Amino acid sequence: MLIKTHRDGFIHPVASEITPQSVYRERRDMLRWLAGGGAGVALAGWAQRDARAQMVQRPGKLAALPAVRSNVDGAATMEKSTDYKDASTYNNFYEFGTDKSDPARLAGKFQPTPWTVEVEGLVRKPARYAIEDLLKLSAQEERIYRLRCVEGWSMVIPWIGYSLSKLIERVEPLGSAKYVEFHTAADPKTMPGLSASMLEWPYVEGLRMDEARHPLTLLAFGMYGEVLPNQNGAPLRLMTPWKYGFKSGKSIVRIRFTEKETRTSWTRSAPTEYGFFANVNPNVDHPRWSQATERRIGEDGLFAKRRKTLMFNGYESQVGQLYAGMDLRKFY
Ligand SMILES: Nc1nc2c(c(=O)[nH]1)N[C@H]1C(S)=C(S)[C@@H](COP(=O)(O)O)O[C@H]1N2
Ligand SMILES: [Mo]
Repeated sequence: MLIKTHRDGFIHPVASEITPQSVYRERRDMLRWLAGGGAGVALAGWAQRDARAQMVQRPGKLAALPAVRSNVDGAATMEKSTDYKDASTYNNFYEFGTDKSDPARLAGKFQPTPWTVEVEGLVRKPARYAIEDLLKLSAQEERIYRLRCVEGWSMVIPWIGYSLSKLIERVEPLGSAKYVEFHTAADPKTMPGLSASMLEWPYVEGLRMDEARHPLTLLAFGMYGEVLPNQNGAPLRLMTPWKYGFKSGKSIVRIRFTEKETRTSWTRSAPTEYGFFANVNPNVDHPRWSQATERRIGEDGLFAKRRKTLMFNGYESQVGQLYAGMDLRKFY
């Protein structure tokens, strides 16, 4: 299949391998979820939590990517994962077109292998990594994160990868490195959307160093037990769950450490609409619409109602302190 190092079968730790700490955390997540009104299975007890976590089914379309369950704080949620079909057919990946269905339809020619990632700029050990080596750099973990798009919809996706901080430690950033840039692929032969000039290509995003080093910041190689489909950013993409989806660049080819704040594709094309930080914030409206609520993809039935968007997309207890003292209306 795509990458030869992948074995078949999706490994979850058995109950006896779960540490007391992660048991505590899951229990706490469960309590939060109950407090939030998730009543139905309440009486089934928290052992049910385990069963639910394992209900994520491998779609069986791409190579399996084995992973252990993450014990990073915030890496689990009681919310039901979005169906793979929705997560892989309702996408934003403008290099393949602006319609949500374009990436799944038009990303078939894109080649996620062979692939190399340049890590450069203000680091002691710049390096060029083959994707196979990056995959092995740290243990692959499963993390179920909410994704909130700035357009007002959200999903819950079981990602696979490891903290970007693992890679950052390897390359030893210099003291002068304050930001990290992510440059993504721009291949006119396989990406039909590049002919539209709505954004400057390649798509560039960036994080402040402390954000990039935060344990929740995930370098993602897979989802739903398998390597990423092209339309979701194969062979690797970023995932910062407390920020609007556009911060999480897909199909990354270059990671650069800089002193200056990144001039990102979105801040260049629409500086009054998209800020550098782009933290999910129900209290700060987009200039053209409210950010107070969201529609969960897959919940389109008669009784589906919009959900309230949470501060930092629900990750406030993990990341809030990164922004202590900052005016979040000014730094949106
Ligand atoms: N290279 C690239 N990365 C990108 C985008 C894009 O157009 N190009 N869209 C972003 C936006 S707006 C969102 S909401 C997420 C969507 O990720 P998903 O399709 O895997 O759900 O990817 C982000 N990463
Ligand atoms: Mo988005």
